[in-house]
Amino acid sequence: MSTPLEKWVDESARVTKPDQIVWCDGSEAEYQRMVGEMLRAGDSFALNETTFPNCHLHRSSPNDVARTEHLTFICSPTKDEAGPTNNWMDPEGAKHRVGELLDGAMRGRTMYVVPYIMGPASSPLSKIGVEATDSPYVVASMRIMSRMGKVATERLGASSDFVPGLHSLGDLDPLRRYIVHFPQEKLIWSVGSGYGGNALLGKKCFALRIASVIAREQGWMAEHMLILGLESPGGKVTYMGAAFPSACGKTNLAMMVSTLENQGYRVWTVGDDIAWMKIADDGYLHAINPEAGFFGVAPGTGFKTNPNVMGALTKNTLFTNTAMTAAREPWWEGIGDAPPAGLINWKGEKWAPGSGNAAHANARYTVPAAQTPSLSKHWQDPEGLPISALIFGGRRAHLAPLVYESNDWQHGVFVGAMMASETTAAATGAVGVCRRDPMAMLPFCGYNMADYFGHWLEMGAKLKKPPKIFHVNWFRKGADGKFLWPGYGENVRVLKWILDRIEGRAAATETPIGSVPTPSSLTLDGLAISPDALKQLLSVDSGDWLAEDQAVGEFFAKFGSHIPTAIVQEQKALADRLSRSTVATK
Ligand code: OXD
Ligand code: MN
Repeated sequence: MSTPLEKWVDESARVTKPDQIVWCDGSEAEYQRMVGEMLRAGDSFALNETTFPNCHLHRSSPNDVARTEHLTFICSPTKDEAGPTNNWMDPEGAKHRVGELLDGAMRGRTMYVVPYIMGPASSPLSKIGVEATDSPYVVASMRIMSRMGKVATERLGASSDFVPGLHSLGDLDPLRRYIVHFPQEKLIWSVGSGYGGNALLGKKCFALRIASVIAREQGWMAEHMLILGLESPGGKVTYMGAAFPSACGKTNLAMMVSTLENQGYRVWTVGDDIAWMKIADDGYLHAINPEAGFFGVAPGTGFKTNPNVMGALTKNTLFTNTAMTAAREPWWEGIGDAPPAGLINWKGEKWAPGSGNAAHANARYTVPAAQTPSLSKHWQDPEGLPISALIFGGRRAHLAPLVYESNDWQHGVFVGAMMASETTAAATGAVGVCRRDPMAMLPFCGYNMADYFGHWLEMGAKLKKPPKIFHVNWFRKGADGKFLWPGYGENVRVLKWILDRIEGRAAATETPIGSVPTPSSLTLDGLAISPDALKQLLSVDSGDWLAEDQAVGEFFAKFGSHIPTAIVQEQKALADRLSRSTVATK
């Protein structure tokens, strides 16, 4: 008798018709075999064995360099269930259309069956997925990003409790590229892309889109959040989750080298991209990081901005679409030194000054979490870590202050629901356009986003010790177009204010949008920031916020009757508070 997994693999092989099927065990020898395949294919290169041992550079197809949100679909029975912010295909139509592309897609290729666990191997919060793929790069990446192979096969046994994901590179033509999710069946199909979030199905497809659906059914939360621990003098560690859109600095924040370390404040990394959270017996929301590695954006990462990750990237790391120096070392813009002579760009061409960026703007590193010096010793605690603060944020050149605190859980959910951010290179499309991105989940929520707001409200009602909810903005600019806040390691000053608020120590000014620090409540010693810059950073312009709130109202209206009344009330209450304060300050 075959197991549910064997049956699914048989069915998938009948459709895709691979020459052979290889079941992955997750061993180092297998990783090396995958690397061997990648090197033979000619799209990957071994890096300097002395300075970057066991590191490799992979060059993706130039038309396959980022997540493709316009080709990503939620295939729920009705469009209404997917909601107005998701692309929708009816499940039968999707099976037909994508099934045609998968038909025979693995002819002449090997199908690798990759069982994996999202979450610590022994955690009750963890879940199992299985990806069948024809890409050795995907297999190698999955080994870094998840607990993959034997450990997962053993945990699964003969159970049917796994999320299957079928992936084929197809012909890599964007016209024949689809990433489709079947939330009812908890099934993922992806064809035509070998890149990151489109192809490593454990990450965005399972741990966010499908998991958000499962989490709603089962009463927990799957969020696009980093998890960090802030150690304070005396050694107590307070855990926080933070949701920022892709490429807005989650990895850098989670791995920050605190500039207040000499005062006893230190940041410990638990996760940099995804948090699964459930209500524990102590009444707190407990979070695990479902991933085992970091798939971070390379450009802009350097010894100044993220020394912890730079220290981690010198061994066992898979680089994608970075440039390569003559010494076969990876290089990208923002790494800290000028482009060296003999640089080869991400497409494999000789780079010359004036010929554009050498690394792709969305070039990545894939590195085992265990190599990060700032990793919390509790990062794999099976019961997860108690979360005391949730932080929302995005890139807003104007409008949002450096930090503010919401009034309560319901208001905090509204603050998350009204989030907006300027777009980045993590997804294809225009960069720098301001778009609404509630809870940083716009591309990742597997069902109607308004029902997702409802789920947040329900979770809050059940939480005895709800985390306080904050909003931050590191990206506010002055009239000269320059950032007002230095960011990176200095962001610990904001985390400290958040901690002080949790512990009832820091002062704040109540504003219509929430509580903003008084200038003296922020620890600013040793930081050269002018009083005027600080004033701008903490200012709340009622007129600008009224316009924002109106835009938010229009955004909410798209969801029709799905939008929870409490959220609409919050939006109207904000408008009232703002109008009153506009009148008051006139
Ligand atoms: C990511 C993303 O890769 O959000 O984490 O795009
Ligand atoms: Mn992400």
